[in-house]
Parts: sequence; structure tokens; C-alpha cells
Amino acid sequence: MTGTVHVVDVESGNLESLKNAIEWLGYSVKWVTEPEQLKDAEKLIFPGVGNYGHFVGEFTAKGFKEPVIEYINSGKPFMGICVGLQALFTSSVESPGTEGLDLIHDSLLKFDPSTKSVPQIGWAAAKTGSLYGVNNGRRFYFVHSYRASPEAARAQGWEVVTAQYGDEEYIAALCKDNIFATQFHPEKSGKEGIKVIGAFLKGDKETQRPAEAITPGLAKRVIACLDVRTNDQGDLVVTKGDQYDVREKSSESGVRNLGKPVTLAQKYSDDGADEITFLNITSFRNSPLKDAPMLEVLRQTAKSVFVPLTVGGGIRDIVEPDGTVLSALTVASMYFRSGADKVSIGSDAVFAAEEYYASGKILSGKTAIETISRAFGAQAVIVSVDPKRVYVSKPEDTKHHTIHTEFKGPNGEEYCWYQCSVKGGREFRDLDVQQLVQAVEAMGAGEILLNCIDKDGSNSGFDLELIQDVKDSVRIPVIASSGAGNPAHFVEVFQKTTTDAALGAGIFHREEYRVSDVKKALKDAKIPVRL
Ligand code: 1PR
Repeated sequence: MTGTVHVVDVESGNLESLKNAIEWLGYSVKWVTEPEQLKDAEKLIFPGVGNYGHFVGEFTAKGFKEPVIEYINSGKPFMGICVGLQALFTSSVESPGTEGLDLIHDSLLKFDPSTKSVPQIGWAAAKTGSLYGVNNGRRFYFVHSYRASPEAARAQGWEVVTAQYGDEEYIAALCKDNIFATQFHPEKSGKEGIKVIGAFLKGDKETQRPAEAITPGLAKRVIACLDVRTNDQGDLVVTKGDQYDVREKSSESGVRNLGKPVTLAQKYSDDGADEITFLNITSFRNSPLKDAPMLEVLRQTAKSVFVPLTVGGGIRDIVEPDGTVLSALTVASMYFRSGADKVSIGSDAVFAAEEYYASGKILSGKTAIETISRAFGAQAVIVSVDPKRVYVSKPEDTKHHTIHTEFKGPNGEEYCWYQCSVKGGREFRDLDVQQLVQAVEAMGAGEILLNCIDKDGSNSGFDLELIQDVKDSVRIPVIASSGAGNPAHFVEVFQKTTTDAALGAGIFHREEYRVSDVKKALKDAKIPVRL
């Protein structure tokens, strides 16, 4: 160990990964939950996620404001992360009336959503400037809807590193004297991010590495997905279905076992996956409290995999067999505390959308999506959609939103709509994909994971028609999923649709291609990716 790092904990999301990253660098971590504990701090990290008002309100209510300013005035090293950077400003349009630390007299603005997905989610490149290894040409993981503009901070004597999102330039990192802060999550930015935390802890502001010419702005993300379930022997295994059927096509018909979740997550991350998603595909049968193995998978993975981790399956209000009621928010908090950065909600989102339309589009404020999004931020809530094509001869034959398809139905039908399912495709509902994604966007979901039952495990490429239709229906980012069989399919989905990310499962598990093969193909096609 080379010292102790104090980390302020006002219960804002996944702090486990930050602790893991600091420990990885050889330091020990002390949580600061009471302002008095700050007096022992020699190096302080101030991480924040979620809503500006919620975060600033929490640390103000807990009496942190004055002691944090006192600590900063002492000249000892201070690092803010994400909303921990934003809190250095006077205010944010996100939460009018809430006053931050006011060390930089300016207000944060919202990204303009008319030309791009908001929140910005993904790996963006540093554009100008260099601080603690945040250098031109390096990519880091950002999740935010609000931005700090460089001009005001510069005018007040701050050094800034900028990045670009669409036509807007924003602060990626800034520094003045003993204060350093990043808008991105270094603890989620792979090896580059760990180096930034290391440079800060060593006080090495000038850390320089050769800059390489890369496309500025956000990279397209490649996500590796692990469908996880207990096999007939009781072990948690990674499996993969064809159109959601995960049984081997042999006489014994056991669950297809493709490997161990932690080992595969590490392998894909080492290979360049931008995110890892775990879907607990039989969670609807169990209680999450009995789901200790899945929590352990997250804990183990988060120790050495420093890219964003998503967990899905069973995120909903639960009544335990003994009558204990657990809210979806409590269930999600358990996963965040174990190292997840986002939760993915499937069946429960469909039921919530049905109620939303039944009530005349009135938000109840009580759904899993709303409660988790309010507490942890929209970026922490993904909605996983499991649709299947339903063919019709003409749009008037259904009340649902149809598309004109290039791939005709069995009777030559030229139109189809996409029907939502619950319980992993076992039950179909009277709700189409457009209805679902628009309802969950209104509820505060931050991203859509768009599967397609017809394409799942088919190796025949993504359903481009479905993906573009959903992209055109919402402003939040979309992850295309189902059907990837080779690197050219990833190139195709990014060239022919505006999807923000693409996910593969079987292609990687069967070891036909590696994540690095996909990245190389994307780079060759001049699609911006993190290499
Ligand atoms: O309903 O909130 O408990 O969540 C359950 C979650 O589990 C949902 O996200 C649902 O998609 C998932 N799920 C349930 N059953 C299955 C199954 O396969 N039997 N898996 C399942 C969904 C689809 C993708 C897959 C892509 C890419 N699997 O995760 O990874 O289709 O596959 P490919 O690249 O091999 O084509 P809740």
C-alpha cells in the first residue's frame, strides 16, 4: 500500500468500482460518510452520479459543504468525478435553485437533444489540453446530459481539457492548484482511466503520452453480452439461445454451458469490449435476495474489469416468500453496491408502459424506472426490449405502429409491427415497440437495449429496419442487439442505422470472432471506435 485515499460517500451509485480502481493502484480506501472524517484526509476524491440537485442536496444536508471547502482551502489534493466536477460550479439548469460549491462561477447547460442522443453515453476523446494523463487522443467513458462550457472556467484561471459532442464543446477535465476534476468516469475508462487516477494520486499533472490522431467525439460502442442462468447442476453459467431457446438440441437437452461469467467478462474486457452486460435470464423465477451468486459475479468482475457493467433480470418490486417487500429501487441499489453501473429492466417496463397508456399517459412516479432514475440518474436505467415481428398485409390491419419491410412475411405480407414480450419471450402483450420505448423514455429511462427474438442467435445480422425505427422514435441512446454473426454485421449496423452501440453474444462465446476483430473492422470502415 502506498497510502490512504479518502472517498466521500453520499450514497450516489456505484462507488465499488472506484474503490476497486484505487486498490488496484496499491492504495487503501477510507469512506467518508460524516464531515468530521475529512480532517484525517490527505487525498480526497469526491465522486457523484445522478441528478445535480439530488447530489448537491444530499451532501449539503449531511453538512459536507463547508468542510469540503475547508479541505480544498488547505491545499491538499482534491479530485471530483462526474457530478463531483459539476458540483464545483455555481448551479446547473438541471436543478434551478440548488447552489453548488461555487468555486467556478458559472451554470451547467443541457446538451441540445435536437441533433443527438441525450444523455451522452460512451467513450469520447479528449480534444484540447492535457492534465494528469487526460490527453489529446485518449478516450474516456462519459455519461451525462449537462455540460460545463470551457470559456467561463478558463476566464477564471482554470486549465481545461475539452471534448466535443456533436456541435457542442464541453469540459472533459479541469484543474486549478490542488483541485482536479473529470466529467468522465476514470474508474470506468479502462486502463487509460486507471492511469489518470494514478497520476492524480502521485501528483503527476504533467503525465504525457503520445497523442494519436483519432476522430473527435463519441465512439460507437461494442458491447459483449452474457446471458447467465443456473444450469441443471446448480452452477451459474453463461448460456446462449436461438430465438431465446437455451437448451442443447440433444437428447439430454441440458442448458447450453458456454463458460463462467467472471472469466468471460474479463476476457472480453481485455479484448476491448466497451461495456459488459449480464442478463440473468431466469430471474423472474427467483427472488433477487436468493440471487447471491449474481451479486458475487458482479463483485468479482468489478475488481478487475474497469468498463461499465450492466445487470438485468428481476429488477422490479419483489415480495419475498416470507412476506418481506423489496422495492425495485432497493433491488437496484443492491446491484449498484455490488459493482453494477446500470440496471436493465425488461418485463416490468412492459407492465409499466401498459399502465402508462391505460392512465392516459400519466406518470405515477412509482414505477421501477422512475424511482431508480430519480435516485441514480437516467444513465443508470436501461430498458431491455424483447420484440417479435408480426406480419400484416396493410397498416390498417392493426392498431399498432407498422413498418414497410423489405423482408416479406410467409404470405407475402409487406408490413409488420413488433410485439413486446415479457418473461424472456414466453408471453406476448398487446403493446408495440414504439409504444414501449416512448413510454419508458417519458418515465426517465436513459437507454434502450433493443433485442429481437426473430434475430437472436441467428448469425444473420441485426434487424436494421427495427433498429432505425426505434432510433427515430426516441432521443435516448439505443443499443442494437440480436443477430451479430461476423464483424461485417457490426459495420453494417453502424453504417446503415444511427444506433449508438451494438451488442453481440454468441459471436464472442463461440469464439468465432474476438471483440478486437470487430473493432478492427470498424476502424477499417472509418467508424469511430475505442481501440
Ligand atoms: O424481464 O426484467 O426479468 O429481464 C430478463 C432479461 O433476460 C431481459 O433482458 C431479456 O432480454 C433476457 N432474457 C430472458 N430470457 C432470455 C433467453 O434467451 N431465453 N435473453 C433472455 C435475452 C437476448 C440478448 C442476446 C442478444 C444477442 N437474450 O441478451 O444476448 O439477442 O444474441 P446474439 O448476438 O447471439 O444474436 P426481466
